[in-house]
Amino acid sequence: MKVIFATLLGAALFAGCCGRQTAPERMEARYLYTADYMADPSAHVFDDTLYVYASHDRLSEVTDPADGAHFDMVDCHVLRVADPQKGEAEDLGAALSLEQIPWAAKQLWAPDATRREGRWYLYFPAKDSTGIFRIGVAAADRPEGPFTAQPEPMEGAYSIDPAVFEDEGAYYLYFGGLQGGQLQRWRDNALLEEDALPEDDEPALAPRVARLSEGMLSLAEPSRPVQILDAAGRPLTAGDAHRFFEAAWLHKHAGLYYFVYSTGTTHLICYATGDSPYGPFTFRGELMSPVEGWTTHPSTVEYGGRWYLFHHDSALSGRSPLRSLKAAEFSHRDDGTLTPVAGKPERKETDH
Ligand code: FUB
Repeated sequence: MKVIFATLLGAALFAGCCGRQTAPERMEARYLYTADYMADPSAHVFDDTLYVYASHDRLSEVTDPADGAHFDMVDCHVLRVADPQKGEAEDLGAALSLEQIPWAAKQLWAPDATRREGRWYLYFPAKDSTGIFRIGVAAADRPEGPFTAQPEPMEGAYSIDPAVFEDEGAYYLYFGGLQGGQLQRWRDNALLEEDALPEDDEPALAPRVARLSEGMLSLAEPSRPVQILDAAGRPLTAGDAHRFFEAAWLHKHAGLYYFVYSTGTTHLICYATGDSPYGPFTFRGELMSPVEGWTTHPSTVEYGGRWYLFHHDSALSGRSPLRSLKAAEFSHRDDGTLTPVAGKPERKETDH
């Protein structure tokens, strides 16, 4: 009896004094790189090195927030993250500049990148000379570039926030964003004369997904809507605070596909799960509460055995178009839900 008691006591004392070794503390959100303003992080691990592809915010003479015109970026950057736990990241410079994209006129927004057979591909949105957001692709021999853009935007891809996801050798491109991102200008892959938004009680506009061709420079099929359903199997409505707005992202964990996205006007990062990269996805919850600044934009990645949510906020500048990169840790629960990350609980509507 004494032996059993002593063993239990010893185990309890060990867990008490050495608890961090058995159950490591989760890292809260911390800044990654504060020497410059960057946003919209897309995180990827290539050969055990963690890279982030990001929008490069700048002070522009364009200050009008209508249609997001004040997000007037002219290049996007690559960072190498030595240790997200310590917020150690190095800016590797511009991956691509607006002037290097033959078809693009302005607003080089949120990029994403992937690797296939020793080549890296950067997907990015920009407005063409007619003011319509298109998605372009650029290729490089190294993760940090320099990337060379294709002469024309990708046929059949439009709006903003491209995100590429690899699954069992196939690559999928997700895209779309409301309001300034112009998703409401498209129906069934055709450009409309004017915006067409659903009523609040109608199904919300859906992001799009298409498989990429083997060459990675074009879509292999017409894009289709990514359905986000409630627990009863009905599409989330346009008036739902959890409906998709922009910044699609996909990851896979324990055989389940997680579609992560921003709700824009309600400033949340939410997630939905499904059994296929095409969806449908069932809404599961909020991954992050609102941060300071209007926009919020996620990516997720596993690195060093831990899962991270990369995002941005505007707390350091106090201005929405000047954002700073952050990372926070989260984990997957056994029931498929994610542990939530705290944004800025006291966020005010005046945080623009
Ligand atoms: O950075 C410009 C836009 O702001 C992005 O495309 C959106 O996702 C939002 O973060």
